[in-house]
Amino acid sequence: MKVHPSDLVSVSEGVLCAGVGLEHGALSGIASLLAREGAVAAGVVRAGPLPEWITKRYEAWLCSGNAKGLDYLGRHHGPRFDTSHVGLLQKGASLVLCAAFPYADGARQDGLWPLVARHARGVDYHLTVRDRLARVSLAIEQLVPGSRCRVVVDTAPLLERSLAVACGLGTIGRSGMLLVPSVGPKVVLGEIICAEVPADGAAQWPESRSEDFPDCGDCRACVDACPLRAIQKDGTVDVRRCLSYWTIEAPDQELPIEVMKTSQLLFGCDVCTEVCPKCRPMATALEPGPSGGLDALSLVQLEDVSNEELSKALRGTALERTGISRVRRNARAVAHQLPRTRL
Ligand code: B12
Ligand code: SF4
Ligand code: SF4
Repeated sequence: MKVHPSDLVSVSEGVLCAGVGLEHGALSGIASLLAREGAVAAGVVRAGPLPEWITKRYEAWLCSGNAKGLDYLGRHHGPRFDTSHVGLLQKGASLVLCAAFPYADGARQDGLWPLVARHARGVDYHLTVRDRLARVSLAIEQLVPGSRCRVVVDTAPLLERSLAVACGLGTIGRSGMLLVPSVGPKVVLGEIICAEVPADGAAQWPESRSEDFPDCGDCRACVDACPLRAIQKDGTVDVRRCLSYWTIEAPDQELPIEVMKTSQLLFGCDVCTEVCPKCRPMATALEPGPSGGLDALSLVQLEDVSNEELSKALRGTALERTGISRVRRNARAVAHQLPRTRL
């Protein structure tokens, strides 16, 4: 589904909020609050089963072994494939609001931060986005008496990119990333699952994929730049070749040699987003904020610092979940490639 100029809603703060349903339905007025909280795009879709073409696409990806090591992606298909699913999410959900928050471009150049993927620098974005959406969800509960909301950022069994497209936030690019018009791929997503909120004005799920990568044109920059060729023809990613997987999620074992030779970061990989010509720096990007003790460390010091100190340095950052032994492992891979003078 494409976003049309008429869906673009300029709000008082001058931030663009592309999406569906935030102007006309029960949630009109919420768009400007979201923009104040730093969202660049937001919209709503009716809760309920996802169309079969999306769930089939997901299952085909999973069954082909693309998600090796990410066992959690094979669990909890109930809420993933039907957002009104009773139980794990919000009981009796009627509506899902999805919002995109841009992250800062060159933020945090101190200490080890330049070796961390941009979306993960400073305070853990899960916490930042959660706080922002929690304030919005409180406003929704006040606006719609009897409603209940639950905020979700990344960690729940939801297909967040699909929800974002259905909500009119943008399109899926060849890299698999959500591309927000005038912003590009450098956004993180968060949702508010709402119960007892009328779904008038909300988007319906599109009946088909209709077009592949509608905003990419002939560009293939991400596919060509991906160090281990993880991006597949259909725009999905083979995690077995993805540096982001190896540095964030892979178990503690040593990294494969080809990863050792290519991984530039302690956490994540920015290559497919950095090369994307759709990227635009955003004034309202999430502020990384002061956090953790990575500011004062170098790669060499990382070798000597105690587990306790490192664990303290990671606290409150997105690297905390990856943990000290994997961060040390990733540091060995990065050091493997850097000249001694840059360590
Ligand atoms: C598992 C995971 C990973 C894995 C696998 C990535 C992948 N591409 O599947 C790994 C660890 C490799 C990874 C890496 C990254 N991730 Co990640 N990841 C996730 C997670 C938890 C699940 C994704 C998933 O289900 N993948 C399976 C595939 C098949 O599903 P999918 O990518 O959602 O694709 C669906 C849509 O494309 C849809 N679709 C395709 N065309 C169309 C058309 C229409 C009209 C519609 C409606 C739908 C649709 O079909 C697919 C499903 O059937 C999500 C959070 C979430 N709960 O969704 C974050 C998430 C996708 N990751 C995110 C980020 C930021 C990243 C990294 C940039 C981090 C980094 N710098 O290292 C990289 C980018 C790599 C890449 N090119 O995708 C963001 C993406 C934001 C964005 N702009 O898209 C998310 C949404 C987290 C968040 N809350 O912000 N990630
Ligand atoms: S995150 Fe890096 S390794 Fe993964 S698909 Fe993008 S460019 Fe390739
Ligand atoms: S780099 Fe090019 S092909 Fe890849 S997502 Fe961006 S515009 Fe599309």
